Amino acid sequence: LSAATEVRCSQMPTYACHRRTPLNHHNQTITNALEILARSAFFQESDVRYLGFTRAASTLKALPYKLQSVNQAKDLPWCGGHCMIVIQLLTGIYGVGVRTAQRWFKEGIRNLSDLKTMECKLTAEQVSGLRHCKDLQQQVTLEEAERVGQLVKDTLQRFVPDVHITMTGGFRRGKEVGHDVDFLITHPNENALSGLLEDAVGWLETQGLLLYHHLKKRKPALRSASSSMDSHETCYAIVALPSSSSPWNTDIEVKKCNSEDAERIAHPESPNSLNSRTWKAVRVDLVVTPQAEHAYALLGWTGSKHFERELRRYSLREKKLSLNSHGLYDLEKSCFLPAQTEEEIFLHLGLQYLPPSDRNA
Ligand code: TTP
Ligand code: MN
Ligand code: MN
Ligand code: MN
Repeated sequence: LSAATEVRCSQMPTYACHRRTPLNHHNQTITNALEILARSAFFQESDVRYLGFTRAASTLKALPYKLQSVNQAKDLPWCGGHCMIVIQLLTGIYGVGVRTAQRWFKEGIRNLSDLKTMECKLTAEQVSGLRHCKDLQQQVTLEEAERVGQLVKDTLQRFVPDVHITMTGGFRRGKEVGHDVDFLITHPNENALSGLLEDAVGWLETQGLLLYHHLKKRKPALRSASSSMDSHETCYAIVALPSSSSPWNTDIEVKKCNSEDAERIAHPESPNSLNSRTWKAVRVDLVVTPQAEHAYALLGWTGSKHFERELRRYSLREKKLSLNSHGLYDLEKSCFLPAQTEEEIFLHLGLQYLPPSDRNA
């Protein structure tokens, strides 16, 4: 092929029926890889990813020369193309999943301004997600996570002074950044825990530190042998984390903030808050468990997600034990296996103990 007749990436037709796709082509290695990714997305029932990988592979099959660099592919349809970029942008918003993003794309939504025009159609979760998306798309640092931890501790101890709080999720696995901060809350006396999240939410709200929250009540019926559903009492929140230089940080209990600070926190979108922001929106998950389930919840909420999936698959297939974040059920003996520590759970499962830092699967 001469340079003149070479199909440039930017000229590649979008529809496969508009282009020639031979059986033998120039990009076999990369299309094989993309098709493996597509198949795995298909089995995970991820339609958008399945379609994305399939389309990217198909486009590269039609390319009349061997791709020399990734950069060369960026103008190709479906290869980091428009649809995928918009869907990636939309799913980046808290409360927006792949299906919603797909539907919006079909409805003509292409950017955040488009989305703001239809704010009345959004859920409360999506409205907060959109309002704070700049902050929420930034990674949470370990230092910020620790300050969130201090805020959570100070808040909960107002109501239950000897409450137990553990940071879980990625930070417990040793990550230095995360998309949120996860906490597990417990107490030897279960009664001490009842109403605690409501109290904490109420107090944070009066301080203007809560930008969004969704409380999920505990559903004890779900603690069944087969359910993989997590039914702990949970609070999914977005907090306004005061910056480290803010007077709030040194002693939250003594409110030294002036009325301007309070105004800024209560009305994050107000214009005078733009140049001197004293807080950052951070996603926080608070999970309450009775002591008896604490070890299982700790194992379940430490992750990684893939590690949890593998652990449950292994337990069921190899040991006939059904594991979730409430307990471990022996399907053959028809009984729950109690555990006080993660080490005991690994023992039940016949596995060598892996510390959180080795669970980044
Ligand atoms: P995430 O906070 O989603 O993930 P992460 O902390 O590993 O990573 P990141 O730094 O991006 O925040 O979830 C933490 C663990 O909690 C994960 O193993 C899955 C578990 N989990 C549940 O068990 N139930 C739930 O409803 C959710 C959302 C998470
Ligand atoms: Mn997390
Ligand atoms: Mn989380
Ligand atoms: Mn529970």
